[in-house]
Amino acid sequence: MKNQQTLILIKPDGLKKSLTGNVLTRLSETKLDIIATKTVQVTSKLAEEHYKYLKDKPFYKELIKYLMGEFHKKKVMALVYWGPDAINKVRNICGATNPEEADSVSIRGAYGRITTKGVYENVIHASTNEEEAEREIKLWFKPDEIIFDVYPTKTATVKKKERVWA
Ligand code: IDP
Ligand code: MG
Repeated sequence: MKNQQTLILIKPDGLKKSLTGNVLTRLSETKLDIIATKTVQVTSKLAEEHYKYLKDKPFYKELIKYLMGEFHKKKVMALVYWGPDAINKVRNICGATNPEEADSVSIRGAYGRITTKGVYENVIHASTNEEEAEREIKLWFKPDEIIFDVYPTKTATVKKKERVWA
């Protein structure tokens, strides 16, 4: 089976409900390798870019607020998993998008809910195909944050202001 990389996000409801350990334990059933991880405060720019293909949906605005942590905690844990058939293996354990329809033994089925406002609080994001995984991993991670090069890299001079320790 082909080795693939896939982006996982533990969304703010998962962090607020202290589900990180449970989610990672479930994902460890896949026997895939974790090759990157970080905890991120999601800006509106990042959230909008991540979900740009849903821009025209009626739930888009609430979805952006949800990913930014406006309803829970302002943080998301981002991870890259790598190994044979990684994308489908992870998606299968995540379960269906709608947490009420997801298999009850899946992560979303076990821990997700739909709020009275109609927001799908489904705990986890996972890439659906190789193109999406590439776009998303490049959006969330820099090459040096991943333990090996999952895509080709180049060296560029990037001049920008950066916050440093005082
Ligand atoms: P996926 O996360 O299973 O790949 P997508 O269709 O890519 O599903 O949708 C991205 C996210 O948008 C979902 O995980 C969920 O948080 C939210 N979402 C999708 N469809 C709906 C909906 O009908 N109502 C509310 N939120 C939705
Ligand atoms: Mg999707």
